[in-house]
Amino acid sequence: MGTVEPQVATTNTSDAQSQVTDGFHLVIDALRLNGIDTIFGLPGIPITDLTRKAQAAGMRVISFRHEQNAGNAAAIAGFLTQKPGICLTVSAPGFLNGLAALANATTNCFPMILISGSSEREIVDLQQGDYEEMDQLAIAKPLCKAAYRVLHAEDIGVGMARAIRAAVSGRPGGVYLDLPAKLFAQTMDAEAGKKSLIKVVDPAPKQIPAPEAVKRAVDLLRSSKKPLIILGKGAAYAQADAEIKSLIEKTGIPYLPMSMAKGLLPDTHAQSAAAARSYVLPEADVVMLVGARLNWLLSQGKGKTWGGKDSKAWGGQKFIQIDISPQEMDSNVRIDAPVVGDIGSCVSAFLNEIKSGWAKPPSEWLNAINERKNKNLAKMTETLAKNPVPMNFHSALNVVRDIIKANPDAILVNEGANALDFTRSIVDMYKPRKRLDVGTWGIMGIGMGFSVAAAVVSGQPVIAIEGDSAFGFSGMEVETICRYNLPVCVVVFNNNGVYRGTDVNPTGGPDVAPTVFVKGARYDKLMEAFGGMGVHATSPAELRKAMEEAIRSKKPTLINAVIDETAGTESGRITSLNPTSAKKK
Ligand code: FYN
Ligand code: ADP
Repeated sequence: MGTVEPQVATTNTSDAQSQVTDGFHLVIDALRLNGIDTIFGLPGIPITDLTRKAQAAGMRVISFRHEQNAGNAAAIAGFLTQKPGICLTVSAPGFLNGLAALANATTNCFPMILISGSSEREIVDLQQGDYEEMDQLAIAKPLCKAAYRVLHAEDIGVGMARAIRAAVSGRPGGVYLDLPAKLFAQTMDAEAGKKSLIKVVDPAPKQIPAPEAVKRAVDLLRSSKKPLIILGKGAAYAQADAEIKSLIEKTGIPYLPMSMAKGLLPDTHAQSAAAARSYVLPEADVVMLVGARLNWLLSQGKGKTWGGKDSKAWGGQKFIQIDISPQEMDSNVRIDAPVVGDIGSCVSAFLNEIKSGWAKPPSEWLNAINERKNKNLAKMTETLAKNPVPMNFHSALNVVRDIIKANPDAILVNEGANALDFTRSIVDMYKPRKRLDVGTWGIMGIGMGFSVAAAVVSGQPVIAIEGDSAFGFSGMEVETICRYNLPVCVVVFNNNGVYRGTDVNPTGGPDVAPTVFVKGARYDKLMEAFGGMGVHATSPAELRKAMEEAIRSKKPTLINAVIDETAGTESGRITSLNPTSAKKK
């Protein structure tokens, strides 16, 4: 984090040429002093001038059309950079819009600070009916990792320091910082103001694991006949890429990447067991989790997915878990070897421990995995070679797969149901932190916020593969993409509805079914409305040409990819979570 000389607001006061600063400038100075150079937000009362002054001070201020998208942008900027992403909103409704993203960031362990202006404390607390009256601090508290309010200009430095530390230290998460309108105009002596700011030293301190914990884990791993490593998005966040690669390759243990850990090692890596997922989970005897939680995405570590007799039964695996949060251990099943620490330090300690010698896993285990994997890969190749008219998910994603292969630095943003699940298994990733998706909550609406931030913080091309329903949640941000001329290529997989476009209204009435959209909609026109490139693609060849051109030109592009409306299944791969009524009427 670089040092920046704080800006000083010069006001000609009547008594002398005294130099004063104010709340606006102190907030900006505190951010810049801590190496934070970008704000994602939406101007309005009382933070309009803050956005202007931040821009004037040299910060990048990216204005959105809805705070939730700005919040999602901040959250993913945090994930990509390990610095808290900043989302700035107005009071009450703007704050609430941003809050959904803050809660999602916390759930996903992304470091983010939601800074919201708020109305006058005296009126809010007596509930006397202020403009946008709301006790924002109280509302934010249960939905984030920490929440603070600053009432006096001289406390801005401390408030910001606390927010930064809370966001990035330990398990990262979302932090709320409440700045009442009156604070911004408060003045104080510039020199005293400068001194009140804090440049946070070592905001995310290393957490070294206990040597005996590492030894216990390595001993368990050594005893295994069928070991498996699961890499989660915590491992991607940790930016310990070289150490993780080294651990996987030196131990020779097969690994499964969780969705956002894809590319940590190339998905084409010989040890990837992704294509044999349903074989390795129940068969493994020792499973080592690296920055992955045993939540719903891993069937809570038990049940049939893990070879258990019924949906709640333990499958018999022993677990090693590397995580920065000690409370994560035993959250679902027994963790036999917990290793608490930051992933970089933990993995380095493992590497040190195995230096004395390591026997690769038995070849029966590796061969059995390879057999399943090759069968699945061959099946996939066969499916991808088909060229149905209209396109289905596979034939369209075959194109995306080639484009990512040719452009491994491009960032892939992905949301939807079928559009998400098919993309995850079909499109290989080659580099770390290149796949950004719906995460722990499986939330829709992250698409354009993530795309804007990914383009802004990385400068790399972004490809957003969007279900037509998912796109609707943040679609208006194509204007933002055009306004900042970002190299984002949005591909809307348009099958006329949520899951599919084939449902009918059983009453025969004039309304369409709840899951159905306007048939044959032209999402490409939305991009054209703001000066971007719109393309209507009905075949893989058209899709390929348009994506190649988008990458080449770096122009904001939206491709309306027409997908067979009968393609796709209800809820994609998680149909079992969607209760359906057995009753006919
Ligand atoms: C994976 N697979 C492959 C490959 N990669 N086959 C061939 N080639 C490649 N490269 C196989 C894999 O072995 C599985 O087959 C199957 O493809 C699916 O793999 P996936 O996606 O890894 O596994 P699965 O079972 O879907 O994973 C469970 C899950 C996942 C819960 C982790 O579904 C998930 O992340 N879901 C998120 C859903 C979500 O959030 N939706 C948004 C809400 S939508 P088998 O081994 O044969 O099983 C609202 O409706
Ligand atoms: P996935 O959805 O990919 O399985 P999760 O979000 O469930 O991943 O899990 C991420 C885990 O990584 C969390 O338990 C979090 O505490 C942990 N984590 C995040 N950053 C670090 C880090 N730097 N070191 C260790 N653990 C981390």
